[in-house]
Amino acid sequence: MALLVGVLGVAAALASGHLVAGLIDPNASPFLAVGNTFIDLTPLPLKDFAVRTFGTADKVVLLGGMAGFLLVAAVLAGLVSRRGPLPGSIFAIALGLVAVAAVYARPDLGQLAVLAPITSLVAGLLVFRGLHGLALRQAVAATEPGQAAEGPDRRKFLLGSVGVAVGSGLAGLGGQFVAGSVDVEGSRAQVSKLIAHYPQPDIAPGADFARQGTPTFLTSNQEFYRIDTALSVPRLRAEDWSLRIHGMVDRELRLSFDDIAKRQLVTRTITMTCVSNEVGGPYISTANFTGVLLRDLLAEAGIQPGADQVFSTSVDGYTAGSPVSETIDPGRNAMLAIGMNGQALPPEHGFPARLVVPGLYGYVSATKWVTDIELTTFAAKQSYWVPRGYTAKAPIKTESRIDIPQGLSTVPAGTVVVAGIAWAQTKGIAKVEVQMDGGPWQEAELTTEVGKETWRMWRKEFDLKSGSHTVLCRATDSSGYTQTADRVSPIPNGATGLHTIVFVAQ
Ligand SMILES: Nc1nc2c(c(=O)[nH]1)N[C@H]1C(S)=C(S)[C@@H](COP(=O)(O)O)O[C@H]1N2
Ligand SMILES: [Mo]
Repeated sequence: MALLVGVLGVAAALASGHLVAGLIDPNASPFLAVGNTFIDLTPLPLKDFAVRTFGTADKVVLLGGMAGFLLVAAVLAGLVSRRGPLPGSIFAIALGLVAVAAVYARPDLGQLAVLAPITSLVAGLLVFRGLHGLALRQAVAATEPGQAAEGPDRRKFLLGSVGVAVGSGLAGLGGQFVAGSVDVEGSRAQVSKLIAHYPQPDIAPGADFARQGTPTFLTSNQEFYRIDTALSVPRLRAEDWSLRIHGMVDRELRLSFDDIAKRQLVTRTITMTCVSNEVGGPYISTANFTGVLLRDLLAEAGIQPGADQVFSTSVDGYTAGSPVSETIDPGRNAMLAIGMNGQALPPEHGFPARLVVPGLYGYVSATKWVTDIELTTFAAKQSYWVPRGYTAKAPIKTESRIDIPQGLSTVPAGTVVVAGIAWAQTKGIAKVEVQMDGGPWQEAELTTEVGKETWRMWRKEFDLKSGSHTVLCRATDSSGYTQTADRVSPIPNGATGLHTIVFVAQ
């Protein structure tokens, strides 16, 4: 019974906070806010461990861990409160204050948002004390001589418990419903119609070696890698979005989605890469992005002399900073994108609008759900990952990856195709070489070049006897630079080293 009192108290707290958050801002839900704050406070080594171990499932693991912790804590709080409600009450207040602090500290939540964790605190405390009182009365009654076990007090406690459980369930669902009632899909459908008016660039048929086992040249929106710090994807309608461009500019701009949609939109094929990608890793994808060129928007605002950083902020408080020179470079297609592969951006890739800057890792450039661009200096402002150990400037490194054969796989002996991808965004790939079993470096066949801002696929055939084989690849970009064999980890500005695969021919 003590156990039930603790668990129901926590359930009531979480659910009531969730309901209030649904009305104000879904991210004010105490559970999510604490999770998000935890992510922001996570020291780099732990974050890196989480990404390495759990990949993109790291958030599910975090939420699951928090739920487990809360359950155990609630049970313990109930058990230590058997004699009196004081320990559990202290626990309820402490948890509530943690949630209040987490919501208060979130850069993306307004003042009103603290109402959600305050509701949780009050509801948790009231439910805990209420049920505790009923439980105690019935425990005392049960010890009185002549009292049946099924006395009126026991019935009251049971009714109270069921009431709280049902109420919590309804409040939680209600919160989910209110938060989900923002019609993002309807808004996306409208934007997709607009994007469909613009033709998609033709990708040369020889642009990939997908039949040999490389990725397809364009990555579908479903398969596009996803990296962000958001525990719940911001739900924003295009109608409610606006972009402010300010700071060291001649004219501050405030653009609605309509202002963007009315312009002549352009589509560019761009390969994005995450700095967290390990050698041989999966965090690289290519899409046709449709939107407006950042250099046009920034020219309208008028960049003042001395500004060297384009500092962008997402609706969820995430920030990234790109050098001004790269964003206005006429040879580079830095974009405010609203379309991806012929459709509106998917919510998890930044609907309604995001930035894409070819040649820069995503963490310093590709702000999703972007609502604010400030022209400033690198000396004046640090973006999200910089105080967390990553460098402020991070051009994408020239790298390559073997996709086939897969590591530790077995292939038929004889003719073996080795194939993969190489990338050096904004420079372009000039050459890929492959080394088999310590032999000479041999040049691979390259696919038709689509552009300098995208990846390029390669392949090389070998005649192999049965046995174990080791193969390496290395890329050279059009500046003449050959990727280094020195192994470094993704921190502070991108992994290097040669991708090496061991496989068996049989
Ligand atoms: N709002 C927001 N934008 C963000 C991030 C984020 O955490 N929040 N992560 C960045 C990083 S690290 C990368 S690699 C790219 C990934 O974009 P994608 O998820 O569309 O592939 O988004 C960038 N934009
Ligand atoms: Mo990233």
